Amino acid sequence: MAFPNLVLLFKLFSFLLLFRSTQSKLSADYYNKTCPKFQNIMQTILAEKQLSAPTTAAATLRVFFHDCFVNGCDSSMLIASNGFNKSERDANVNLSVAGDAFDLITRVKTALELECPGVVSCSDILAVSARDLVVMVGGPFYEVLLGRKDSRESNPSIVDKNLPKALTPMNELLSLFSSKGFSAEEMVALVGAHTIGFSHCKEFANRIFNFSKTSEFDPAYNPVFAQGLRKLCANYTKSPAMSAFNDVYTPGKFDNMYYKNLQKGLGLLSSDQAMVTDNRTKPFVDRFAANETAFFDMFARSMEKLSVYKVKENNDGDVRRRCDQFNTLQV
Ligand code: HEM
Ligand SMILES: *[C@@H]1O[C@H](CO)[C@@H](O)[C@H](O)[C@H]1NC(C)=O
Ligand SMILES: *[C@@H]1O[C@H](CO)[C@@H](O)[C@H](O)[C@H]1NC(C)=O
Ligand SMILES: *[C@@H]1O[C@H](CO)[C@@H](O)[C@H](O)[C@H]1NC(C)=O
Ligand SMILES: *[C@@H]1O[C@H](CO)[C@@H](O)[C@H](O)[C@H]1NC(C)=O
Ligand SMILES: *[C@@H]1O[C@H](CO)[C@@H](O)[C@H](O)[C@H]1NC(C)=O
Ligand SMILES: *[C@@H]1O[C@H](CO)[C@@H](O)[C@H](O)[C@H]1NC(C)=O
Ligand SMILES: CC(=O)N[C@H]1CO[C@H](CO)[C@@H](O)[C@@H]1O
Repeated sequence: MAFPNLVLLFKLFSFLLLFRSTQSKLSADYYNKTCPKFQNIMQTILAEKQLSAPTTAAATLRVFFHDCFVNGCDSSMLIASNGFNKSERDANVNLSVAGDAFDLITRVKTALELECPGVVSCSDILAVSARDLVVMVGGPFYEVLLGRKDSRESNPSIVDKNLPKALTPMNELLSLFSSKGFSAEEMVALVGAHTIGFSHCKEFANRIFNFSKTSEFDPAYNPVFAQGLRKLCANYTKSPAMSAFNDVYTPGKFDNMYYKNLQKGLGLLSSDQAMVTDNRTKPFVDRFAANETAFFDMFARSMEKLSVYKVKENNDGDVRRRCDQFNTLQV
């Protein structure tokens, strides 16, 4: 008597598993029925925001990268600290330039909640924003699948070890990216994001002041560039907001100038410079510098991969009502 029941139970169980796995696939048309105006609304708000604040594209791309690298693309980086504990956002290596990104996400979310309440996740908003903004400033289009859910936790203690820093040595950069499934070539392509945006003086101050006993600045720099940076950053300890463009020639345009700069000693950060010094990454720098199509192709493929890194689906997460708060207060 127990036997047929077991079979039935087993069948039911495998049906549920099957159901779950077919449900759980991200898809390009995830919101077509539930929020058909999703892409239109996003496009309008993104264009408005990028026009009025041109720093938005870089800020958003960086926040997206950080969100994905810290336990998957799940908007854990968008949570603000609450009265009880700190969030990833406030433990982030540097928040100072992210304001435009958080403002953008809030605006998009507000508009989408009016149109189709409780439907579109913050994680999808962030992923599509990063892609559309890259395109808006001249970069390649790539597919962003939809259906991510938003995390129910935001753990500040795991931020530091998951994010690369300007002074992280190449061995560690390679192993950090590799631990998340990205090859050296994909890492070099993703860092090409530094073709837009800027960095604060303190991120490269070690390379321009008191560099060594024999040189005030890092001799890997083009000397004229180094002198310019020394002037720009002369007061950076008193004015910590002082910043330099990551790509000195075409700072607002998404192109392959970043790699051409590296070849000329115009890479801003130590980690940038290392890409063209280290023979494990240099061949890719040289190829991307010579061929923008090769860069765009590899950047697009690597962003598609980054965009689905450890995403949460179905019941593993929520659609947050506000992107900076959990739906239920965490105590
Ligand atoms: C080798 C790995 C990387 C290191 C060490 C690194 C480090 C940094 C640092 C130190 C800054 C300056 C932050 C500031 O001063 O506020 C920065 C800016 C930036 N990073 Fe990276 N980064 C890396 C990879 C990436 C990747 C993979 C992306 C995106 C796909 C990215 C996107 C950006 C953008 C867009 C900015 C400019 C932000 C803005 O202008 O608001 N970075 N990065
Ligand atoms: C879903 O919507 C997008 C954008 O509006 C459209 O390009 C696509 O063809 C639609 N897909 C389906 C299956 O209807
Ligand atoms: C606060 O602590 C809880 C319990 O450890 C955790 O789940 C949550 O993600 C933490 N972060 C925030 C911002 O509440
Ligand atoms: C360089 O080092 C000297 C001696 O250690 C110090 O007096 C000076 O202020 C430093 N210069 C800068 C720009 O940090
Ligand atoms: C740095 O500060 C000095 C004195 O306060 C001022 O004369 C100079 O113009 C400042 N330089 C920059 C680049 O802001
Ligand atoms: C890279 O450089 C190291 C030391 O500088 C050398 O041992 C190694 O053979 C080089 N690898 C390649 C692929 O050129
Ligand atoms: C540039 O890269 C693209 C994509 O990898 C490739 O199809 C093309 O042949 C390359 N062009 C040159 C001149 O090497
Ligand atoms: C974690 C960290 O280093 N945060 C710094 C980011 O930059 C601001 C302003 O430059 C500093 O005040 C933070 O300490």
